Amino acid sequence: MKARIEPQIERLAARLDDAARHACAVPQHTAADGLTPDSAYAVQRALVARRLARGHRRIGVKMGFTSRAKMAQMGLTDMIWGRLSSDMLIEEGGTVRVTDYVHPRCEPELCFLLGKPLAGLVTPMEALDAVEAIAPAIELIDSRYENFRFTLTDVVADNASSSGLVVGSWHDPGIDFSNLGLVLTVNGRPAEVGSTAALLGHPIRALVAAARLAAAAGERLDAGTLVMAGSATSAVALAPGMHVRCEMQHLGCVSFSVAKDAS
Ligand code: OOG
Ligand code: MG
Repeated sequence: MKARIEPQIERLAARLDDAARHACAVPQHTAADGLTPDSAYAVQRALVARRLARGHRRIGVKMGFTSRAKMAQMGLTDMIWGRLSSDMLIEEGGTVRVTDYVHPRCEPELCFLLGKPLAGLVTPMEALDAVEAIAPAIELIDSRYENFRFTLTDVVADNASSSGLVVGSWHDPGIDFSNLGLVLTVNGRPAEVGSTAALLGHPIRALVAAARLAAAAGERLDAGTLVMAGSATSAVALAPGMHVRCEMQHLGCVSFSVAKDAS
């Protein structure tokens, strides 16, 4: 049985990995692909293993659909997680090119840096105790599926649409970050406005969920891991020439630009 399933997992992982590398969309999976939630995570793991085999490092995990705004935008209601690798890091203030992606979007997020490992079922207090620092961040997402449309298993297999992250400066997690106002501006104009409270009522719950979901996949979150808590607002499509900035109450700003020249 296993011998029959694994080549299929590898085939789907290679297809999504190639789609990301060549910035070329692929159709959604069909019933014939037979993806279950477990096999979708197996595809994701195989997809990320290909990146690691190319010499990139595992740097953390991301949560998806931790806010109503994101669930409503994408029409899905289950929380998901994905794996982050070093090639996804975008320098703060750096520049990206739309042509490196299929149809990239960006969204404001809170990023955790763990100072201690977290494994399995933990309380919010235990999760908070493991946090070394928090930072304002922007996630770049890019579905490898045509028209940015997918089912839950599709998006899990596609590593939760993760493409990049820009992380701002680190702050003491001792401040109350349960309800920090945030604004995502594009060329100086507010595009999305929200609060960290949109993340499951308190963003620490996204970290609790990340530890639980990682443990379900047999993994623990080690010290040094980055955890992106999920977007508090809808995502915004990138276009050439954009300057995107996220300002978070008490935590300052993080920004990046999109090259003017689309080529
Ligand atoms: C899926 C990823 C969701 C978030 O922050 O909720 C996500 C997508 O929207 O393509 O990153
Ligand atoms: Mg996100």
